[in-house]
Amino acid sequence: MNPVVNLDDYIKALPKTELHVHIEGTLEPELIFELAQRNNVSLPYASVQALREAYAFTNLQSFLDLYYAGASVLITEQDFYDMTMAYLQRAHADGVCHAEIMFDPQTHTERGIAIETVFSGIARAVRDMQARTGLTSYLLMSFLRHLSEEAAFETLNAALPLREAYGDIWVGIGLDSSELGNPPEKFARVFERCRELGFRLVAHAGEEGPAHYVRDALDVLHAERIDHGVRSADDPALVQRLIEEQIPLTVCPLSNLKLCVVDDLAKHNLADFLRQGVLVTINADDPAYFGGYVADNYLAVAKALKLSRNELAQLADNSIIASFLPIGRKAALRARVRAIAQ
Ligand code: ES4
Ligand code: ZN
Repeated sequence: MNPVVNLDDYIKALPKTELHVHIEGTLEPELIFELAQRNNVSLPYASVQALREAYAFTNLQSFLDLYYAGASVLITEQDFYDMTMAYLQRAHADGVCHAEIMFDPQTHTERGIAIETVFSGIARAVRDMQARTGLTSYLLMSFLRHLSEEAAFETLNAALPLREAYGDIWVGIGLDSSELGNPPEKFARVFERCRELGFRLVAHAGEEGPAHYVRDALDVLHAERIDHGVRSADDPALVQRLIEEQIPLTVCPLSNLKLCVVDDLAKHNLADFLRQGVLVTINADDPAYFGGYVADNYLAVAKALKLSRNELAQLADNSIIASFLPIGRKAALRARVRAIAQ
């Protein structure tokens, strides 16, 4: 691609996957207000602006409290559809060719929403978007780690009858929410069951929690990909293992900044990881809350860490390698990255 093209256009032109995005974290304040009105839900904020101003976080938990409150406006199948479609359109504009989307059924079933409603609305948007644009998505049903393993089993059992209808896109299982005090071992049995069932496995680890949570996500849960994983840097032997085994990390730079996991993007260890050969990828996490979608995340780290265009292409390539796409589609997308990077 012509080198005079600006950096933002270059980033958007790179074919990318997005592997770490929580669909409930894509709910923009405007849509929260619209859905609240549509569903007669009252919000403790006077305006969209007042809600946005509340997005000043000190750690993961301070964010999660607002994230779960925001999700309380989601009631109908159409609400889940509208949220998902808004995200997919935005991802498409950023040059995302494939998304692997986490969703948290427990956030909704605990409020009395049927799990079918959640699956149906999200999946219908995924299918419509694929038919319209070719942007594909997979779904990663995620367990909330602040709840019990028994609750995770109940969620799995409630979802399994839906596998027939949604198994083509529901390919995997994730683990999210409050990390500290909720180690991977807590979910060893339910992850084992999911593995037997043939699901692909991912888990958040090493966001706020220690490096040994990353080890345990790999060894106890058999996670194939680590969400965040930035605290792996505290354990050089673990970093060597990530490199040798090419275990992907789905890093979310603006999330790390907003949740005070790093105090300055210029100090983010993503560039060190990349240059050492760790299979790092860039993702948005909860873009409505953290101030940017995936291309914004690429652009912010490109500037803060002075990444070269080749390094940005490497990150896009990593995102394809680290996805759960079949090898033929990976090869086609990687060829498009190479064509743009030259
Ligand atoms: C999350 Cl940033 C983050 N960490 C853990 N769990 C989450 N759920 C939604 N966003
Ligand atoms: Zn996350």
